[in-house]
Amino acid sequence: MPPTVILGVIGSDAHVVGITILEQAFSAAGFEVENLGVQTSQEEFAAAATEHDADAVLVSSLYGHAEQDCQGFHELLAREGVDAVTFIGGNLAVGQDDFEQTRETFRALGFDRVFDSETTPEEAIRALERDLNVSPRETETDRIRA
Ligand code: B12
Repeated sequence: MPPTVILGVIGSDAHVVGITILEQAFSAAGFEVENLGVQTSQEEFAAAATEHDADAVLVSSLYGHAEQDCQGFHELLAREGVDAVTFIGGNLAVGQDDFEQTRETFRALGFDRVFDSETTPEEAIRALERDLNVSPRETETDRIRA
């Protein structure tokens, strides 16, 4: 079974291009991707993670309100019994002058990794492969060779 990734844009944010690219990249890398799309609530992330027994929850936010949108998110995931790696990425703060400060803020909210808007899909994929200790691409290659 390939690892399952839940992906979505949190809150009232409607920026769709980034997660569309991430969906395609993670799928091509061998992950099972459930893309919840834009304007996804915390409850929708938690429900999808439970339904699909997710290995990872990837949250995107571009419009500058990520900190408010993510308050209490990890507490909700814990209440729902979701045991998944969590990443967040995009334009996470207004301005993003000091990304280290932004990273600290989102780490304190419970995210395992925090990415800025310069992150390539490949970087995110490698990070998740490391965190889950998997490499779906190798599995696929091995399968083809076998
Ligand atoms: C296109 C765009 C729009 C379009 C969106 C169309 C659509 N349906 O997608 C429209 C015109 C609708 C729009 C609206 C708004 N926008 Co706009 N928009 C942009 C713009 C120009 C490009 C975004 C984009 O598509 N980038 C291309 C994709 C490929 O890159 P990306 O989204 O950054 O995603 C990559 C990375 O960030 C990363 N990534 C993203 N998410 C995640 C998650 C994880 C887990 C990981 C690992 C990586 C990752 O990987 C992605 C792929 O490489 C940006 C400026 C910019 N240059 O980024 C502003 C921008 C994001 N918008 C902005 C704003 C303010 C708004 C509005 C609030 C404006 C307004 N006052 O109405 C509204 C918000 C509406 C809403 N409810 O969401 C600001 C946000 C400011 C901030 N955060 O400080 C920006 C940065 C412009 C600016 N410089 O001010 N916007």
